[in-house]
Parts: sequence; structure tokens; C-alpha cells
Amino acid sequence: AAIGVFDSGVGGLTVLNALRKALPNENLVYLGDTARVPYGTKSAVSVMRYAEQAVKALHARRIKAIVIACNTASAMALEHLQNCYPELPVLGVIEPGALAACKATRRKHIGVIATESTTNNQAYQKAILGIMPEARIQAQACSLFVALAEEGWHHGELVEQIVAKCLKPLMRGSESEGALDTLVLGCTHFPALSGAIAKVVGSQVILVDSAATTASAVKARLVSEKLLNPQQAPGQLSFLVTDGPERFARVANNFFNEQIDAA
Ligand code: DGN
Repeated sequence: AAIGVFDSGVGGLTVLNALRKALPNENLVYLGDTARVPYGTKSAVSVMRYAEQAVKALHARRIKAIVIACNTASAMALEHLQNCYPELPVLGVIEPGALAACKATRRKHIGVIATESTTNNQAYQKAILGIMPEARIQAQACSLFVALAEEGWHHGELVEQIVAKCLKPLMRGSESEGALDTLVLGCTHFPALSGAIAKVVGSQVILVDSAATTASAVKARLVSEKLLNPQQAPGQLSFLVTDGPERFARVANNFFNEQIDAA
């Protein structure tokens, strides 16, 4: 059986990289809902419906666990999906991202950038405060970064100018007022822009994302449920998309460390 990994498009591939690293012997099936991306500007009702259909398609394969590798879908649909499949581990990326932020922060002042739907839903704010009730959190929607990341606009002066403009509301606090010390990349597309984001926010701000902590959480869950693949052979990878396999393969190569051929 395989681990099913779902995202609205290519962003979840940043999580897939971490899963490959943490669980090299596991078979992974990735589903990108490319027909309906972006989720980040859609209503909760639509995102729930899309996520439900995507997970149903994964469930129809031999799946032993599901990773919702999309912050927007995790924010809006994780609980619903867990209720739909009580027999399966269904894990999202928000709790792991919040945990990474709480581990990294020194002054407990945390910024969160994500899609509009994720920031409106307050999922990160709730998850961080659940771990660290005294944290100060500032959230900022940066839905535009998804398009930049998908188009392969990851570096350069123009990208930094756009990033600076979008992050301006977060960067107002001075050191004495307690400027933020940690920034959560709360969308699985954003690690592609981490170089430009780091340049804009400066080296004193620690950037964290959900990928590595999600992979650790998945591994811990598989171990505790005795679901790890006993075989030592390298795990198989397969990709499913709901539209445009050629575009997926092309764009995916900006996000994933291994070559992907059109699905
Ligand atoms: N990658 C998705 C996320 O983590 O929220 C968002 C991409 C999108 O659908 N806009």
C-alpha cells in the first residue's frame, strides 16, 4: 500500500520532497488537482468539495495514509476528511508548520504568510496559540506568490520587489517594538520563493515551512500504527493530475528534486 499525497497543484511537491527523504522506502501516490487550482482564493464550501473528491480518488487506490499537502485544504477540510476516513491516518500540514514555528521562535513573535483562504480561516493562528498561547502572530495573505512560484519566477530583482511590497505590512515593527523573528511559509508553494523572501525579511528572521515537520509527523504516525513498509527497496512514485499532465510535468520540475514525466 502507498501513502496518498494531495495538493491543489504542484505546491505539495515541496512536501513530497521531504517525504521522499524521511521515508525512502515508501510508495507515494501524488494527486495534483490541476483542473481546479488555485484553491487559495475559493470559498470553504468549494475547497471542501474539491478536497473530498480528490481524497476519494486516492482512496480508490491501495492507500494506507493520506497527507493533505496543501495548507488551504488542511485549513478548511482536514477535520471533514478525517471524519470521512476514520480508518486511515489523514494528516495535514498546518499543525506541523505551527510546531516548526514554535520550535524556531526566540521572541515568540511569529509571522505567517499564506493564501487568502488560509489566513482568513485563522488556522495557523489557532494552531500556534494552541502550542504557545503567549505568541504574538501577524498573518498576511500573499496569494500572488502562488502564480510567481508556478511560473518559475523564483529569484531576481522584480520578484524581490513584489515580495517586498506584499510583505510590507509585516515588516513595519522595529526591533525595539518586537519585530517578528520567525516567518512561516504557510503555503506549500512558498518554499520556491524562500531565497527572495529571505533577502527581503533579512537574516535575523528565521523562515520555516511545513515540509520537514510534516514528513516527521507522517513517519511517527506510520511507526506508531505499524504501517511502515517492511521492504527495504526504494519506494515507487506515481503522479495523478486532474488536468494538463504536460504542464504539470513542466512546472513540477521547479518544485520537485526528481525528474517527473508527463502523467
Ligand atoms: N499550495 C496551496 C497551499 O498550500 O495553500 C495553495 C495553492 C493554491 O491552491 N492557491
